[in-house]
Amino acid sequence: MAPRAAAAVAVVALVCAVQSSLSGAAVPGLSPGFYKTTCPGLEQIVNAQVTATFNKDQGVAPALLRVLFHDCFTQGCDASVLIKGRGTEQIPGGANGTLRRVALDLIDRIHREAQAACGRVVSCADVTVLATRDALFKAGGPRFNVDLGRLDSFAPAPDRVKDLPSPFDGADRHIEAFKARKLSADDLVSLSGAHTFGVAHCGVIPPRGTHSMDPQLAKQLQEKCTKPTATTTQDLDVLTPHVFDNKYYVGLTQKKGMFLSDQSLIDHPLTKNLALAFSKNQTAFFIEFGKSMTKMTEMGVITSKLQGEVRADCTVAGKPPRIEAATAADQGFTADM
Ligand code: HEM
Ligand SMILES: *[C@@H]1O[C@H](CO)[C@@H](O)[C@H](O)[C@H]1NC(C)=O
Ligand SMILES: CC(=O)N[C@H]1CO[C@H](CO)[C@@H](O)[C@@H]1O
Repeated sequence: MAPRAAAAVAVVALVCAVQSSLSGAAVPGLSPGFYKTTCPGLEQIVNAQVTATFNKDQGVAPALLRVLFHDCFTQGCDASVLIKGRGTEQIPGGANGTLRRVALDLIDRIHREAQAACGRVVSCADVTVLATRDALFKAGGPRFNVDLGRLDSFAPAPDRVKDLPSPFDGADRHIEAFKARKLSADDLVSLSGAHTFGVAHCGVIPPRGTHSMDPQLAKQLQEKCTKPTATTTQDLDVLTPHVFDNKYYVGLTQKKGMFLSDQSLIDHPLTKNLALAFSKNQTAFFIEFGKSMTKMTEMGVITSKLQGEVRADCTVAGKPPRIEAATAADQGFTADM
């Protein structure tokens, strides 16, 4: 192996080791003031754009939060979900089919404005996190800590990591899926609180009887979703549909969880105590949700230029540097990040 290639491998190995050892602590390469000198106006640009969009459509808040979740949960928060075209994560009829344009377009708009102001220095991955943080706060939620410096991926997530959690599975399965990403059962409980606002489409509303749903709500859903069209939607939190609060958990105590994945949190021995505590204490929920969000947004982030870039267009991925790409393929790291 050429010395240069060996050096590249060493760097890659180091980056991988660092990435896999994150457990709540800040990630090396990320910092709150990452753009302080390169793009000092960034946070203001984000906030102004988010505010303008939110004032027209408050649904942008849940829409952004879901985009961020899909991005982070597949192969890490690297804007891979934003790439358009064949073989991408945005599969019509797949989970992305229902990612809302209002959020994807807002991310694009913020990124373009930041690029016009500062040059090609701000990543789409960071824009996604910042926009979500601000929108969540506008919707009544907590402001979670954000470190910056993520790079954007060179490619969409490969097929095998696309498996997002299914609404038809219970807490058992999801505890495992989260554990595989170094997220605990507690993180599952707090992050699921994201379903305290936003909507689901009739196509994913479980057939009656999947779980022992409140009979009146079940009846309403049955009527609403008899002829599910692509556009018929249902609020995820029937108590306070548009506000980010702890009413999602109150709903669970009344068997009003929309999915089995939601309702089972109040029954499973590893999740029920926390879900119940959150139903009684919004402050506790906000604190834990904020911590879990910080953790989720630091999952599998790319900070090495060998593995990522700052995209010029959030919807189009570039190509990895040539020498490093060959080395990477030899070592198989692209297959297992
Ligand atoms: C634990 C397993 C989870 C499952 C099974 C799940 C499943 C789903 C499904 C099926 C929808 C409806 C999509 C549609 O039909 O439009 C949805 C919506 C949503 N999910 Fe989840 N989700 C999970 C966890 C999360 C997490 C961790 C977050 C964020 C931290 C999140 C945020 C959202 C939001 C905000 C919406 C509403 C989106 C909108 O209004 O556009 N979900 N989820
Ligand atoms: C709610 O949770 C917060 C944060 O954990 C705690 O300080 C507070 O005492 C709790 N309030 C009640 C009424 O239990
Ligand atoms: C809402 C959304 O972004 N849908 C996209 C899903 O992916 C297909 C294929 O890339 C796009 O055509 C859709 O616009």
